[in-house]
Amino acid sequence: MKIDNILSALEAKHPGENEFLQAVKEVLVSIEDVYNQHPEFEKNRIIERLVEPDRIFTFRVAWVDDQGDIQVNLGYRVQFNNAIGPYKGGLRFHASVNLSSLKFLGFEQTFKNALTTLPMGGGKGGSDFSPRGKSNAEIMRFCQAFMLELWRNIGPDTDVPAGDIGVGTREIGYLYGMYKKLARENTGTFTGKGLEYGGSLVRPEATGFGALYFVQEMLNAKNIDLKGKTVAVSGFGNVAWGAVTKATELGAKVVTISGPDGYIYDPEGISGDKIEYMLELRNSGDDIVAPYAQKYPNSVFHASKKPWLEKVDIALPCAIQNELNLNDAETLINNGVTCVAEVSNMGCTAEAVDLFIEKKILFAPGKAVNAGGVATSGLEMSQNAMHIQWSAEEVDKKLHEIMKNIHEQCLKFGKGNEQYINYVKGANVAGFMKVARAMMAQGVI
Ligand code: 2IT
Repeated sequence: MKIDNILSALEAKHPGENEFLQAVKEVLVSIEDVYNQHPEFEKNRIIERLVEPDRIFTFRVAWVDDQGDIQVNLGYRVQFNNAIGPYKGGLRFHASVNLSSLKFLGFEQTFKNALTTLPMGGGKGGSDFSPRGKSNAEIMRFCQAFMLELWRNIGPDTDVPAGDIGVGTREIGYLYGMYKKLARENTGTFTGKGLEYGGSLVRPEATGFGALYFVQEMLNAKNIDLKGKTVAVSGFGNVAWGAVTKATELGAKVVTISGPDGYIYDPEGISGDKIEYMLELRNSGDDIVAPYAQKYPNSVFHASKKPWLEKVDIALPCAIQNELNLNDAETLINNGVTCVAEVSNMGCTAEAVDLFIEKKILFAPGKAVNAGGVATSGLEMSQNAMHIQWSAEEVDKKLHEIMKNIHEQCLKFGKGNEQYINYVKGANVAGFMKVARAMMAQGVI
């Protein structure tokens, strides 16, 4: 495999898709050795086939806002790869959404889903619609208009969307409601549903809980105790909320959260009713964290800054791709950080990741750390197919086992001759091998 040739061909075909190219490059660099040990992969053009999505749907979403004006957004669904199961992955509603970001997310999702041990392929979708400041009625009308177009292309055994940034239980409710009306069936098709209509217990918490189970495994492998450690979290949405909840429960002290407006430093730790308050902040629809400092005066709001300036033991980016750059990585390392785990997808820039690995910082990539979210979606699919509901304990136990298994897979492929565990390599090789073998078995399609 000639990585540079593959990347330049891809760039020529898809100019300007920087996030997608970044995600592909990271995987190619990780798998190069293994790939070259398998000439059958090269012969079957596995990589050339893997870097092009199976198909992409792009559509116009026209809807009427509360003023009676017509709004036009773009909608997408990238069905990336279904070698190991139906396309599975979230929908993101955010102003930054474009084809590059959804292709990178769908590509990552393919390997992440392979790591979960469950039979799910990779997909991703969404819209450049920004929920910020929109009324409930506007959100509903947008979701309905989005679904009028997408419903034909999804189904319980073909493509199962879920939430992501800007798409939570409320949006899934509106999307699924319209889907059911059009498709005239009640077979799941979405995950992240409300508990009353087929949702799974623990799904809302799953990404953050799973991430902390994974971090615990990383620390255990180095005989480090999570108890008493200080943690910087970015973001304040569903994923950050789950991470803060579990980190606190396990005895760590979370001292930051952040929003597009800046970050909060709370030296007393974000615990108890402060965690509940995060939900209130999110539900306000304003997309800001500044009010936290008014409510809890011992905390400080730093406008337009990121939490990586604080001296902490553990950093957990939980917001969006490339939110932690080289400067941030240098600051964290200079301040003595022990562990950095991406909870957001591709939360760190390529340069930041390279530095963490060069400096032998305990670092793990999003596709391993945050896989608990989609894994629990897989468990929701199983419950829907069996027409039953598992208890919270049962789901949490399965989630915990899955995260331990993902950690094992990372160790298997990420442990070189030295003591340092390269989780980026481990996750990419483990995920890739499963997808590649499934593709080989199913011929040229
Ligand atoms: O990035 C992700 O893994 C998600 N947004 C969750 C996807 C899912 O299908 O639960």
